[in-house]
Amino acid sequence: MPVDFSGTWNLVSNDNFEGYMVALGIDFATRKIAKMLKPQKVIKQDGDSFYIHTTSSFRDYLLEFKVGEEFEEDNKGLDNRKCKSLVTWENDKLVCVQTGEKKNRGWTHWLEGDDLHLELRCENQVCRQVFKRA
Ligand code: ECB
Repeated sequence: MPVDFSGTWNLVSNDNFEGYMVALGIDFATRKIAKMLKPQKVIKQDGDSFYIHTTSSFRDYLLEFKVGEEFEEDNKGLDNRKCKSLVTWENDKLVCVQTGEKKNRGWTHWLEGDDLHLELRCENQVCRQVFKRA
């Protein structure tokens, strides 16, 4: 059985989100609000087609993509920089490379036990988030 990320997931830990946001150039006031948030992710997966809706009391972000098909991402409400994104499978991990102005930008999702993990990368910063099923 291939891995299935579908479900509703609540953030339980968020290591170095501050460093990641600094690397993205997010201003101090926005960072202060953003690091208090406990976002929820709703993931709908149909084979290689993904809908990932990250919601919070402050801002929401919707991403839809198909594994292996590059797309334009606008990062609206995040850092608002456009990039070209490509998501691929690396074994059971979902790996996104976000090519644009920021070096080494991307993320990786994987499942570990009952937890959903997300590593967010930008320049020399790595943020590690863990989510549990709602
Ligand atoms: C949408 C909830 C977080 C809102 C934070 C608001 C302002 C901070 C600005 C920029 C910080 C950059 C990223 C925020 C972290 C998480 C949002 C989604 C990260 C992401 O790329 O998730 C992927 C993989 O699940 C799907 O887009």
